[in-house]
Order: sequence, then C-alpha cells, then structure tokens
Amino acid sequence: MNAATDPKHLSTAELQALDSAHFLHPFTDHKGLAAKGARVITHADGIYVWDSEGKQILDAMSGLWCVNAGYGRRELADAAHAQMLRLPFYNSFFNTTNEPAVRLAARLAELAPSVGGRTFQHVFFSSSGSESNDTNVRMVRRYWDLLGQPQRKVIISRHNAYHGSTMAGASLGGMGGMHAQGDLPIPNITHIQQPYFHELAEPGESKEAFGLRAARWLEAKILEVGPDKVAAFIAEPVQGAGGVIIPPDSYWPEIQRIVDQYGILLISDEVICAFGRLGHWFAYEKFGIRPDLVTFAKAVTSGYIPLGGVMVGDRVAQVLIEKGGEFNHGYTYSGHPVACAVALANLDLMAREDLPGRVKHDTGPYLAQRFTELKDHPLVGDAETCGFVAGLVLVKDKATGAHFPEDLAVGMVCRAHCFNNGLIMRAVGDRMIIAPPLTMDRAQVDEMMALIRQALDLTLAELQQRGIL
Ligand code: PXG
Repeated sequence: MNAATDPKHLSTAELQALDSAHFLHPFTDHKGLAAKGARVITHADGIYVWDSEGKQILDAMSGLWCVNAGYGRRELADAAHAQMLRLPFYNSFFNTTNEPAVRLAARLAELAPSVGGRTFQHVFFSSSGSESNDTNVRMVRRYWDLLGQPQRKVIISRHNAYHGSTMAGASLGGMGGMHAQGDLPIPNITHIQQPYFHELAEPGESKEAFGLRAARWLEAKILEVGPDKVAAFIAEPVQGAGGVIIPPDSYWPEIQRIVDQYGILLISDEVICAFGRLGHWFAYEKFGIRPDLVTFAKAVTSGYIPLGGVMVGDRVAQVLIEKGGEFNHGYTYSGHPVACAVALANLDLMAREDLPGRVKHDTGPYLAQRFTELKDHPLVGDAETCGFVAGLVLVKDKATGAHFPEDLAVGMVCRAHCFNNGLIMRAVGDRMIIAPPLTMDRAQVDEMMALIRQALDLTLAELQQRGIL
C-alpha cells in the first residue's frame, strides 16, 4: 500500500512530500513551494483555522474572501448531508429542475434590491466566479445580437481588476501577469485605469475630483472604441484581489451617468462584495448603481461548497427570454441541488444573525475606527475600510509616501510575520488586506487589530535590522 491510499496517520512531512509530488496548486511557483513545503490546514472553527503542527491562526481573509458565516456552522453541513441523501445530483438541461435550485433562484430574486425601478427576477447558475463571468460574456453578446446590434462586442474592464482565471475571466481581469501567460486578453476586451487614488491622483487633487476624472476614463474609452461597438462595462464595486481599492464616492454615480448615456450594459462583479461583505446583501445597493448583470459566487454558500451565478436584470432577461430561443450555454452543475441547498441554509443563517446589518451598523464602523488608527504606524501610508474589507499601504517614507523598491517585496515580509504570529492577512504588492468573517464581534476585531499591529512592528524591526530603514 502506498502513502496515498494508506489510511494511517500522515505526518506533516509526509503530506508535504505527497503534496509537492502530485498537487499542482493554483497561482503557485511549484518548484518554490516544493522546496519549502505547503502549510497543511487541518480544521477550522469560528474565525480560526489550525495547521498540522497544531498552530491556531486567526483567519482575517475568510478563507479566500468567502467564509462570511465563519467556520464550523453545522447547519450548512446538515443541509448538504440531507440533500445528498434525497437528491445528490440532477441536471437542469433537458426541461428538468430541482427544488433547491428553484427555491434559491426565487430567494436571490427576493434579496436583490430593485434600484431605479429595475429588478432582478432571474438567475443563471454556475459553480464559480470565473464561470459566471464567462456566462456574462456569452449573455451580453447574445443580448446585443438579439437586438440586431451584433457589432456591439467590446467589453470594457479595468487594469488590476480580478474577474477569474478562465480564458474569459482572465481576459476581463486586468492582471498583466495573467495576460502574459496564454495570449490574453481574448479579442474585444479592453481596459481602462482603476480608480486608485493613492497611486493615480495628481498632486493636490481631491478624492472627489479624482473619482470623476477616473470615471471619465470610461467615457474616453467608449469614444475611442466607438459607442456603437461597446457592449458592456464590468467592474467590482470595490476591487478585492487588486488590493482592496475603494473608489472615491464620486466615482460610481459618474460611471452610471456614462453607461446610461451610451446605453451600454453594466456588470457589477460582486463575487467578493455581495452577501454582507460591504454591509448589504448586494453591493450595488450601497453605491446606488443600477447594474444589468451581477456576478456572484464565494459567500453565497460561505464557501462551504462551490456555487456561483449571475443575477440577470429585467433589461437583459426580457430580451433573452422573449426573443432568444435557445441560449447555447450552461454547465453540468448549473443549479446543483446540494450546492443550492447549502446556499439556502447559508442565506437563512445570515438573515437570522443579520450579518449584513451587523457589518453596516456595528462591526463595520468599529473596524473602520480601529483600522484607520493604524495610520499612526511608521510603515503605514494609508489605511481604509469599506464594510468588512480593509487595506493599508506599506510605505518607506510616511512624509512623502515613497514606496519601497519592488524587489524587496515588503508585503511578503509582513505577510510572513502575520502567519508566524497567528494571523492570516493577504499581501498584494505593498498593500496588506483583510476580509474577516462577518461573524466577528468587537472583541475579536480588537484581537485581530492587536495581531496586525504586532506584525507591522515585527516588519518594521526586520527592515531596520536589514538596514532598509
Ligand atoms: N470575480 C471576482 C471579483 C473575484 O474576486 C472571481 C471573479 C473568480 O471567482 P472563482 O470562484 O472562479 O475563483 C473572483 C475570485 C486573491 C484571490 O488572491 C481572489 C479570488 C480568487 C482567487 C484568489 O485575492 N477572487
């Protein structure tokens, strides 16, 4: 019997050896990982995970922005168990459906607020955010074909956006490193700059003025491409994987004006921002925007099982349904009964505990207060939050805002101190970001903040010791 099939306990070293022998991790330098060995996460409860060495770590990233309800929620496991016994799978291709998928679609339609008279009555299901954005590309182009405007193919996105890792998802995303591998973006996808005040504002420019200027990059791009060729604009309300880039208040209203003026579709990618993350069930409500399509995934099940989808607004649904005939698109697992049953249980739990409301009225404002206190730290250039996401930038010189040289990878230095000190915080370049479980109470926010400050102090001490500061 070999190690993979042997039921005996495997040591950390044995697991790491098997891991590097067989498991190609996502977004990973495989050779580099094999040299040091992966950290083995064994179990989790509440806001903590534990590794195979017994170390307890406060997970301030909710897994990967998804475990909004926290770990160890038995009712989600029970929902999966019961549904697996009743109906573990059936497809929804050939004029069939299943109860959890129907109930979830209706529930999501009820949860999605109407804005400006537009509602979301329909849902297209997938298993991930990437697949959902592939669906968006197909659906948007189908919409314009059906309206007799097939030349409207171009989708405008933003640099440093993250919309997934499939061919269409990575193309919509604005990550240079991803485009460089695999001949991307695919045709008819183009990008404008992100609304990142800290990096792109002119000296002396106010946040409000910058927000308007950044939104007008969309108008300039529409005019450059040709307004009759543009199909849609896609954006995250707050950029997550790009480093928690929170746009100025003036940004989204101006974007809405522009998409309205040119009649193009607006896609709000809420894979991170929905389901309470910003204090609302859906983030478009917070920003007062009227998207036509809303991408979701991750926290719809609090990450307990894969599920994603697209909320389809009236404008698109009407054309697709009334004029469409067959839409030649779908996935084996579109409307998977077990995933949908877990999502229903998760939405029930989130509603019962009012997690969006807690973030909006209590723990979100408290996190904002505590997190912005970090601005007094010698390494912190700026620190801001939006609901239960937060980001800070590490700077070499607080007075001038000068950055560290890129090759020092100070974000990684800080991330290592976090990990070793019992905290999971993510580094994106020199930005340190968090997206904690929404179940956190104020005392746990304090506990997390103490760990963050400690990690910053340790980073500062290391940089001083290495003669960098
Ligand atoms: N859109 C957005 C806004 C996302 O954040 C996706 C789409 C793709 O979802 P799937 O389920 O296909 O992964 C995401 C995913 C990171 C990180 O490093 C972020 C994501 C995924 C992996 C890593 O912050 N977001």
